[in-house]
Parts: sequence; C-alpha cells; structure tokens
Amino acid sequence: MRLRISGLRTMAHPRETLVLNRPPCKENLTECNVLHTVAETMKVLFAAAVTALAASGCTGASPQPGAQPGHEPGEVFRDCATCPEMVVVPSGTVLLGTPMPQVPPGVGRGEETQRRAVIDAAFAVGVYEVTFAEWDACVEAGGCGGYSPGDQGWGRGTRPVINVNFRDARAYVRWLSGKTGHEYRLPTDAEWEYVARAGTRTLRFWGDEETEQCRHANGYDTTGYAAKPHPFSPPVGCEDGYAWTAPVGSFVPNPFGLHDVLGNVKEWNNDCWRHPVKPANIIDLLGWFCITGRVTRGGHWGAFPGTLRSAWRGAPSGGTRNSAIGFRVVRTLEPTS
Ligand SMILES: [Ca+2]
Repeated sequence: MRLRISGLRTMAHPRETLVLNRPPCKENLTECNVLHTVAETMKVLFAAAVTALAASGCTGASPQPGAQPGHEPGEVFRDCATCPEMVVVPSGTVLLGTPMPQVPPGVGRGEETQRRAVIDAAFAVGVYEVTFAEWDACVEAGGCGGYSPGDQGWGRGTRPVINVNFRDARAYVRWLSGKTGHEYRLPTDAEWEYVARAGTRTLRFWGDEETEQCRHANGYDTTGYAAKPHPFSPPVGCEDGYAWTAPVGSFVPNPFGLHDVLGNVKEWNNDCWRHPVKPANIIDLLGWFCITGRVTRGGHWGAFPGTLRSAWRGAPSGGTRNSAIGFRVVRTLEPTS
C-alpha cells in the first residue's frame, strides 16, 4: 500500500512523487522484491555501460563538447567546453531515509521517517561537484554576479567551488541554462538521494561500514585530524590523504558513476528543509526565504563520519557561505521526438 502525503509535494520536482513507506518494507515483500530487482538490474546495466564507455575511451574528461544526450542511462556528455560533465540517469524509484536504529544519535533530522520517491523521467546529473574552474568560467563570461569566492588557500582548478551560498548556486545554474539553452538547476531533495544511492539501500553507496570510507570519500580522516584535531569528534579510522577539499574525482564513484556524492563538500539542494511528517512547521516564502534552512547533502571534508551517509541532510541558512558547502547540478532532458 502506498500513502501519498500531500504536504510533501512542495519538496518534489513536478516529475517526482513522494510517498510514505507504509507498511514497513518487510511486510510488503512483493513490492520490495520488485524494487530490489530494479535496483540490481540498474547496477548491472550501469556497470556494463561504464565498462563499455571506458573501453571506448569516452569516460573521464573527454566527452565531446556539444554532444546531445540520447537519454540513454549512462551516457556521458558536456554541453560546452567549460560546462560540467554530465551523466544520464534513468527514471526509477528510491526509498528515502534510514531506519531509526541505524541513524546515529543527533543527526537524523527526520530521515528516520522513510518514504518512497518516484522519479518518472530520466535526467542528467553532474559527474562531479561544480569546480572552481567551472565557476570562474561563469564569472569570466559575465555571469554569477561577478562573485569570485575565496579558496581558503587550498587551490582552485579542479577543486570543488566553496564559499558559495544557495543564491550563488542558483545564479550559476541560471547562467548555465542561458549559455546552453537547456534547463540546468539544483537537484531536489529526492533527486539528490536517488542519484547518491544509485540503486543501493545501504547507509552509504559502498555499504554500511565507515571503515571503507577512505577509498570512496574525502571525510574527516586521520589526515584531517592531524591538520586540525577536534577534541570531541574522532576521525574515521583510516587515511584518505586530504585534510581539506580534494580535487573532484579523487575517489571511487558510485554505481551511477558519480564522484564525491559523499564527502568533499556538502551540496546545496533546491528544497527548503522540512520534516517529512510535520510540514506545518515550515515557513517557505516564495521559495526563497526558508526559516528552516535549505537542504544540504552528503557531508564534507571535515564532517563527522555519521553524516557521510546517503540519507543525511543538513539545513543551513540559504545565505551561508563557508568552506564546507558547494553544489552539483542536474539537467532536465527534453523529450525526444
Ligand atoms: Ca579527508
């Protein structure tokens, strides 16, 4: 049985539907088995697509500028030489959130209420977080309000852009849309978790264990602890080699081919944060001024390991600019004729 919650609709893009997961999945084995099969099939298809693209030399930094997507899942393209590299992800269904016993204390923020989202159309998502080079191209072209964010002395180029707030990120996607003629935007809360999970149902796309983090994500590791010891938050017990941000693509991608969905920098979503079952607590004026904050996802280079999970979400003020938050773009795919 699916129960539609009308209060969730403002968090969803028109092409997605959010539903609560009632009864619990373990009591609805037929539906769960179907979802599991879809997820496993997706992973197999993507693995085959990535392997084929790698064999043809079409992955990495060499997609053809101006290539038009054929809406085939796994296709990698870039709309211009300085535009973000994108990958097409299929339509599908995702179970958002984390069962309460698995949520680390103090970091749930409503994720314990699991709900299902239906993404009913394929779309494209950035393979990487938006980089300083891509941001600087926007500024050089007269976009992004002429704002040049600081890099903390860590370097620009292929490092993820930081010190950008929600409105800065929105300015970038507006510029990118105007430049390319395609609809670029920030992901919705549901779209983000859909692409971060990439068919997986574990806490992280690589599994449940924190100990595997250092192969897959730049978080608060022993390198970060050596550079900036935190008296109350121990690092994850491994070494990823980066105390601050890392160049994008330095870690193993998820099954959709996305790098750094967990760690490196938190990523702005387009939604105001709202509790899944307490929408009355939210004041969202014209989609810009969110009393409860804008959703950020994925954890960051200095974050407690419990926040580097697919379901974790933060809710800073949309005006926040700091060294822990960047963003990733998505692109709507026009229907093929
Ligand atoms: Ca690190």
